[in-house]
Amino acid sequence: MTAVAMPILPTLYTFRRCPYAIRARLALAASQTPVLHHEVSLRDKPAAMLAISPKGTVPVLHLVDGTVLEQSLEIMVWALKHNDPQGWLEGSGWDDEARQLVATNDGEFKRNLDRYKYPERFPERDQAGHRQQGEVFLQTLDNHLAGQAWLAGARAGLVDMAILPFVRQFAHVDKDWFAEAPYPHVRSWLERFLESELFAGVMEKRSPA
Ligand SMILES: N[C@@H](CCC(=O)N[C@@H](CS)C(=O)NCC(=O)O)C(=O)O
Repeated sequence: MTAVAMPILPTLYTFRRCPYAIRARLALAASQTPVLHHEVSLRDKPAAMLAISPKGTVPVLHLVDGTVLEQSLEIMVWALKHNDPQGWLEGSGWDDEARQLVATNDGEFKRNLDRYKYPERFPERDQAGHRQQGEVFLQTLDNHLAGQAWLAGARAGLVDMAILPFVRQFAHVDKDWFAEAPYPHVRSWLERFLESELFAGVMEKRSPA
């Protein structure tokens, strides 16, 4: 009889700098869900990943029972439903308003972020013009954060962790501009996140599997 090796942990196909993968790793870490990390090259995606998720984006979480979660938000909610010691799903952490904010992040803001990051691919506007479009969302976030430390309130919630990796990318396109930009609450919210152990933990370098 041939023994078939059964996976003992879920496998996370991930890419270190991808904001969608970062948000998934944040929730997996906060929920203390052990997974095998498979760092992929987006130029050479592993056949095992494409076999279970032909759309070819990361993150993908392959559960031990064969279930495949192939959307970052799905992975976050799945992990936190099992264990949510910091209460990320509670109250304003993942209510209707939070979902709406994340939808705007993943839609309009992500589109503007891509244009701001790669202006040569979107010549209909110059880079500052693309940035201005993205600033609409920064202003919305700044208004939310004016009276509270996190979008979810006094404590962080899923809504914060789903959006922060994208704002980090936006801030990094031109750090000097961001340092002076009129979004002080967004700036301190992002700094608090970047200095957290949680963020440092999920950004640890892993060699490609
Ligand atoms: N809706 C997906 C989007 C994931 C996504 O677009 N990931 C990017 C990397 S940041 C990707 O894998 N792109 C495929 C590629 O670059 O080939 C999710 O939320 O997980």
